[in-house]
Amino acid sequence: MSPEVSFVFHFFLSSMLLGCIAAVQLDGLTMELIHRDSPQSPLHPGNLPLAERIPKPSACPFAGLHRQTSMVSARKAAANKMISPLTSYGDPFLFFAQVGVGSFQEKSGHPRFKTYNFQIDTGNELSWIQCDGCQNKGNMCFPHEDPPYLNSQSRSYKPISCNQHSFCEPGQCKEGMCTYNVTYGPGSYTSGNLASETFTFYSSHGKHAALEDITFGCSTDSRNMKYAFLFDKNPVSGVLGMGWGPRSFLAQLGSISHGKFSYCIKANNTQNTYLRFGKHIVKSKNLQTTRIMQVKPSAAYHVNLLGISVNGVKLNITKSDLAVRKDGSRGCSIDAGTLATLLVKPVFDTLHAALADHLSRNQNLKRWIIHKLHKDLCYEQLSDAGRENLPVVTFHLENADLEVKPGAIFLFREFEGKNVFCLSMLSDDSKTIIGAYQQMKQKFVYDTKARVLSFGPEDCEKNG
Ligand SMILES: *C1O[C@H](CO)[C@@H](O)[C@H](O)[C@H]1NC(C)=O
Ligand SMILES: *[C@@H]1O[C@H](CO)[C@@H](O)[C@H](O)[C@H]1NC(C)=O
Ligand SMILES: *[C@@H]1O[C@H](CO)[C@@H](O)[C@H](O)[C@H]1NC(C)=O
Repeated sequence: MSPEVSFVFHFFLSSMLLGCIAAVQLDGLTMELIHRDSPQSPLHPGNLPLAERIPKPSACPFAGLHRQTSMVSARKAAANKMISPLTSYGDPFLFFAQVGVGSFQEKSGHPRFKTYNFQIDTGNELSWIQCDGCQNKGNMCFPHEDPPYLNSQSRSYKPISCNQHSFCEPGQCKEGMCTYNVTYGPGSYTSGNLASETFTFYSSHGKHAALEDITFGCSTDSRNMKYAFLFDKNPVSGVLGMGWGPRSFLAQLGSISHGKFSYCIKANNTQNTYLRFGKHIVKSKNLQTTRIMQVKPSAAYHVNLLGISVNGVKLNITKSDLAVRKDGSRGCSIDAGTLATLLVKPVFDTLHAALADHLSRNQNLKRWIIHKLHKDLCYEQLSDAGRENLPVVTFHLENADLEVKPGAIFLFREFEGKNVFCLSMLSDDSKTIIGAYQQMKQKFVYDTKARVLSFGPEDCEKNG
C-alpha cells in the first residue's frame, strides 16, 4: 500500500471508528442501567416461562428481601439460602450495566467484544468478571447464565506481572503474576488474576466507547457469592467497582469522569435509567449536599449519619452506634450495590419500634407475622385506606436530610389475595448502609474530588 493510499485508508478507517467507537477524548460517559424488570433484562417476566412468573404458594413473599443483602454481607445471603425461592420480578433493587469485554476474532457483522452484565458496586474498588479458569479443577464458579469470559481468547487481555504495575498490591504475587482477592464477608470472596482489558460501553447516543487497558480482576475462584442465592437464573457475570481508590473504575476513567458520577433509581417500571460520568451528568436544581469520606481500608462512601426521624419525630439513638470506631468499624455508608438498608441492631430496633408504634394506630392495618422471621415488620392492608398516612423516615446527614417516602421504606406485595407490605430494611451486627431501595426516586451525584454527595427528589424517568 502506498503512503497516500495508506493515509486515505487510515483516515477512512478512523472516521468509521469514530462513528461507532469514541476513544479516550471523551469528556463524559453515559451507561444505560438495566432494571431487573426491564424488557431488556434476562429476568423480565416476559422472558421467563409462565410458571416461573407465579410465586410458589409455599414461598415467603419477602424471601427476596432477605436474600438480596449487600455485596458486603453475602454471608447473610448464605444463611438465608434455606428460605424457599420466590421469583420476584417487581423489585426495583437490582440494576446492572451491559459492558462489552475483550477483543475476539471478528466474524463479519459480529461485534468484536462479548457482552456481559455487571452490577454497579459503589462499596468496593476493584471491578471483576468471572473468567474461564473458574472451571479448572479445584476452583469454583458461581452460576450465571452466560458462559464465563474466555480471557485466553481475547487479543486485548493482558495479565499483569509482579512489580510491573502500581495496582499490584504487596503480597499478591503468585508465580510471577499479580493476583487479587476481594472478600465480601466471612467465607465469601472472589479471587483470580489481575489483568487489563478493553471494555466497551454502549453509551447513550447509540455510540460505543471502547476504553483500553482497564485494570480488573479475572475471577478464577469464588465462594459464597450472593448471586448464587439471589436468582434462579443469574444474569450478573461481574461487578463494576465504583468506590474510593485508584483501582476503581471511576478513577480509571480519569478525565472522562473527573471523579464524578450520578444515578437515579426508579421505582417499578420498565424503562432504564443511566449511570453518568463527568460532563454527561445532567444538572439539577435544589440538591442538598453532604460530605463523603473514605474510612480505610473500606472503599465505601461514608457519610455522617447524625440521627433518624419517623414522621418528624427524632428517634432516641445513641450517637456511638452510628459513629465510626477507632478500628474503622461502624459508621454509615451509602451504596447502590447494597439492596436494602442495613442498620446496626440497636438503631434498627429503635426504628422498628417507632414504626410499629406508628402503624399500630392505623385501623386499616393488621400486623402480619411471617413464620420464623419474627424480626419482620409486616402488615396486611384491611382496606385501600391502609396505604394512607404511612410514615416518612428521614436520615439526618451532615448538612442534609435524606427523606425516604413510604414507597421506598416498605415493600408492597400481593400475596394469596391479600395486600401486604413489610419494612424493607434489615438489622446488621456491625454495619449501617443506606441501600438502593431507600434511594429510589432520588438523584445522587457523587463528586469524589470535592468529596461531596448531592442528592434530591427527582423524576428519574425524565432525568436520569
Ligand atoms: C409500583 O407500581 C404500583 C402500581 O403501578 C404503584 O401502586 C406503586 O406505588 C409503585 N411503587 C412505587 C414504589 O412507586
Ligand atoms: C481469599 O481470601 C479469603 C479470605 O481472606 C481466603 O479464605 C481465601 O483462601 C483467599 N483466596 C485465595 C485464592 O487467596
Ligand atoms: C434514650 O435511650 C437511652 C438509652 O437507651 C435511655 O437511657 C434514655 O432514657 C432514653 N431517653 C429518652 C428521652 O427516651
